[in-house]
Amino acid sequence: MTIKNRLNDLAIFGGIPAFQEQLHVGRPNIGDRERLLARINDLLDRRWLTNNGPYVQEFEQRIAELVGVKHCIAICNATIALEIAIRAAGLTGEVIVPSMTFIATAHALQWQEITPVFCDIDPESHNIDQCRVEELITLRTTGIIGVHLWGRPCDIETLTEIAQEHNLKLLFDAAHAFGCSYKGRMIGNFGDAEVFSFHATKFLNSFEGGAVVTNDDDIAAKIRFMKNFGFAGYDNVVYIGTNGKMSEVSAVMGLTSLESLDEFVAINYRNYKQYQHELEGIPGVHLVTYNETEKCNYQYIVLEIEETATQVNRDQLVDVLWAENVLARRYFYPGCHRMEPYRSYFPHAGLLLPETEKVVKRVLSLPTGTAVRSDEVSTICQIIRFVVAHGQEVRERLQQRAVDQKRLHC
Ligand code: T4K
Repeated sequence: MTIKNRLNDLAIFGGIPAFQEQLHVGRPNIGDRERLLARINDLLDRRWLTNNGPYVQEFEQRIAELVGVKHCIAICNATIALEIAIRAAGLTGEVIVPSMTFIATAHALQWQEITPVFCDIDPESHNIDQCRVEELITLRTTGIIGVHLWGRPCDIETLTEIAQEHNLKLLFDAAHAFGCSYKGRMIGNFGDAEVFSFHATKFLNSFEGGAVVTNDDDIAAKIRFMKNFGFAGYDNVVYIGTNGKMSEVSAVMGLTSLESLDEFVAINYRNYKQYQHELEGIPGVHLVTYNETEKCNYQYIVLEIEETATQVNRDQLVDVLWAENVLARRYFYPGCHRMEPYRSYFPHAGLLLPETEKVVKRVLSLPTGTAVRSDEVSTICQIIRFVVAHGQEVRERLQQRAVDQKRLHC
């Protein structure tokens, strides 16, 4: 790892990259390899690979216990889990969602020809602004989907009150929030149902995977049918269904990861505190913080870049970091409303989403998790500190570089 003393030391200006190998946001956490391989051998010996196998059932039971929820239905990924939960909850017409989320939240609705109505976010929490929900309710509205972004819970209490008052269904996209709590109760217990993601990049992974968790017996029963083509037994289909089944190999990865959960949290927390400490005092660089009195997975290290103070903007900082082999990500730029098909359907949606429009231009996610060492965190922080300390010069040189590159291509 090379230290930056002069502007020319930055890789973007011709210096040697700080890291020889790329550092990713979302490098998977991997539990005990031996146990994983033993379980894979076992499932191969049993020749039971999918279709509600014993490992899937055990995984569901373990998740339900951990969350303290009545039902957990494992699904092949969170996008399909959202689609199934939406259908099982009976959503139609219009559903209110934030735009600052992964595109899957909106697509899970639109895929079923339900219109996502984008609600602005609270600039502090980055979550759906509960105060802006009611004004979006129309005769066609059937539900609200809150997203616990970065694992930080929405204002669940207020959203629950609004849903009850207007007779709306309330779902949560809890893709980021496995292992997190709200007012002392685990995420997974709220609304009509919540959806976790166990994708490779998530805190707990099952390669690909997800789950719907709910305390509602009817919804749970429907979801069990729906994820298995609607089958209620051999030769008997009772609902329209799809194939949302989790495979045994995913379940064993999930189960094995569950056994290392405390270690994953401890490492994420250590990285978070180190970033907090080593980024402290850099003007215009604000780390998104977690409420440490609640349970939290600390899976996302998110910065907000205030350009007036840093001189370089978020995108310029991302370019500098990529050149150093730090693959920072702009989650969730530019917001669902600026991606297709929503951009074409609602070309002026941005006018109603002023906070979303601001925040998506300011945020970036940095590498964390078990694959990142603390000396690497230090180097990332040093690069950011160096860039901001020379913000104006870096900006000018990047602007000049952009002009030169344009000329070269003409
Ligand atoms: N709702 C929300 C709020 C979500 O954030 C997501 C998913 C969903 C719903 C849907 O959940 P799933 O249907 O996926 O279960 C990634 C993930 O693919 C996606 O699951 C996740 N959110 C999203 C935030 O991030 P991309 O398009 O950024 O993936 P990609 O391929 O660029 O990978 C991200 C980084 O991780 C890269 O730097 C590479 C690294 N990586 C990735 C994989 C797969 C690894 O190092 N190893 C790996 O195995 O979406």
